[in-house]
Amino acid sequence: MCDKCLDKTVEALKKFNFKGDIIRVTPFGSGIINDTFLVVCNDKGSKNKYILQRINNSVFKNVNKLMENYCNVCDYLKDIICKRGGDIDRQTITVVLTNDGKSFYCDSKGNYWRVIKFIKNTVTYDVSESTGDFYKVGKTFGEFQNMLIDYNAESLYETIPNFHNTKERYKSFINAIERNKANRLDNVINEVNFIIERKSDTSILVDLLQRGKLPLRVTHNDTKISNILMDAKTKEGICVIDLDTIMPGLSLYDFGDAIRSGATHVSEDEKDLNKVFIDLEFFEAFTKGFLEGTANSLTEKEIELLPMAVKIITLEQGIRFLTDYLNGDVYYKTNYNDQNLDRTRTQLKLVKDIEEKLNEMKNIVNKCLSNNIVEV
Ligand code: GN1
Ligand code: MG
Repeated sequence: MCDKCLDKTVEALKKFNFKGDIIRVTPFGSGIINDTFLVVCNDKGSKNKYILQRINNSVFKNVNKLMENYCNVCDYLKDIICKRGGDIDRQTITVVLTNDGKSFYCDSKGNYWRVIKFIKNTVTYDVSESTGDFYKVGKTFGEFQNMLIDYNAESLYETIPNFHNTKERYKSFINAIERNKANRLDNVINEVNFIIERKSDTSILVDLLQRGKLPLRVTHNDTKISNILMDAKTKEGICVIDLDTIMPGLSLYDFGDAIRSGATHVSEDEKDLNKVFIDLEFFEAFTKGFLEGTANSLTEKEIELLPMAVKIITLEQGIRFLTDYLNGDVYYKTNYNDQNLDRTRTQLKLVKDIEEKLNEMKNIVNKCLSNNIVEV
């Protein structure tokens, strides 16, 4: 058995309604919050696959409420997809219940587990491979937002309060500097100053929301490219996954986070900063897809702020990684000592690059818009 594989006799595995006998449980995906495993079962010669997740309970404090959101949103999506003649088993997540009908299991050590069905013939990417694929990612995230446009935002529990409240993230960062808990402040003076110089950016979107200038929507809040399952053959976007942070939020953060993570060609902890930049062709492809997917539902103000939102969420992500570094790596999983610092540096390099490209990005948005209008 590999180091990180799970023993088949683990308590939680006995509690879910798997079809067949469990053959193996191997680590899966690239998430840095929950622990994710692929469970393969043998059912009279045919294989059934599942995704098992240990939900990070120090990040998600109320798993009961989180799973309530999760299941309600899945049911809602299934309903819409069904009405549109889509495939409910492929285009949205199916939760596998425990033997006593619950959506999660809390084991004797206080670990929380859930199981969903694995969707066959799909793949995920950590970085996008072509503009064509990234266009499809944009379209899928845009359509996802549109499917939830009438979902009652008030009914959603806030799984992580102030999740994309960049102003609050900045305050926690200042706090972390003051406490200097892990004694790492001396290593990161340049990074700290870079962020402090951009303090005013952290309030732009939050203030507009507060003043009613931007609409509060039901948003995904973690639109990394790896959170879309693509058809293995056609590379069509099939299903949006990782629904833990579905909450009322700003569409702009979803747009921005997808560009932050997908319009680059390297991973978040790349050490060679020369390789870290926003590829404007990828930006254009995603923007085109997102505008099509959201089908004229974005307001003028939202559209105007699309490029700026890319900068703000990237700055926020840099702030979050650096805060965790200063706190001693207590939030994100790390595999080596300075990983959160490497992650911080890629984000700040991206911020710099975006600042230089903001005008070009605005022109691209306008170009996509005028192309869209012609198509309508
Ligand atoms: C976390 O674990 P994962 O990859 O789904 C984080 C996101 C960050 C991302 C950065 C709940 O997501 O907000 O953007 O890492 N999720 C949470 O890689 O904090
Ligand atoms: Mg996530």
